[in-house]
Amino acid sequence: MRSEAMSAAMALFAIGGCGGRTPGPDGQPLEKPVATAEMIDAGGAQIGVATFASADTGATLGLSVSGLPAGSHGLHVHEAGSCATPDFKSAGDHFNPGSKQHGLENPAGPHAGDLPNLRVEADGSADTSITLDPALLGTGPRSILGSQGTALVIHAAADDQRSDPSGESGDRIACGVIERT
Ligand SMILES: [Cu+2]
Ligand SMILES: [Zn+2]
Repeated sequence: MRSEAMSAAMALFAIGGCGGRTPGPDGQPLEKPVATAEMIDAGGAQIGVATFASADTGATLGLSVSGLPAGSHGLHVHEAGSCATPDFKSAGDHFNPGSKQHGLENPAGPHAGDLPNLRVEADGSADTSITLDPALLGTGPRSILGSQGTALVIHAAADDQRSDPSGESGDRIACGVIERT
């Protein structure tokens, strides 16, 4: 009984006390983030946070956002560390140090910054954890933490994961500059 109550209290603490960090599969918080991005909408309001973490088991992106249209949305790391409202064009193209084509399902791809579509629930929120190529958080040319800066961008439409250069994913509706913690 007592341990059950403790577990419940711990779980509540984990949800409420970690500032948007997504718990891992076993309920334990992920490793300390190496970078974060405060996600803003076209009006500049903060709608959530992204955390990039490295662990022995790999690299992970935790993303917690709200106030978005329900459905599937393209999600990418873009090549510039700038999120100028309202269109976020300042984030540039997809992060693509290997000069590949766009899309996780493109035989000539993908861009290093290509990510799976983000599924937003009916209430406009998403709280998810995505496995990343560990090289993205490393120190080599594929790192998104280089001096040039990068940004995480959410699009209006789903990414078809094939059409170069951006998967027909439409306007940019949210953006966050990725910053080392
Ligand atoms: Cu994008
Ligand atoms: Zn791409």
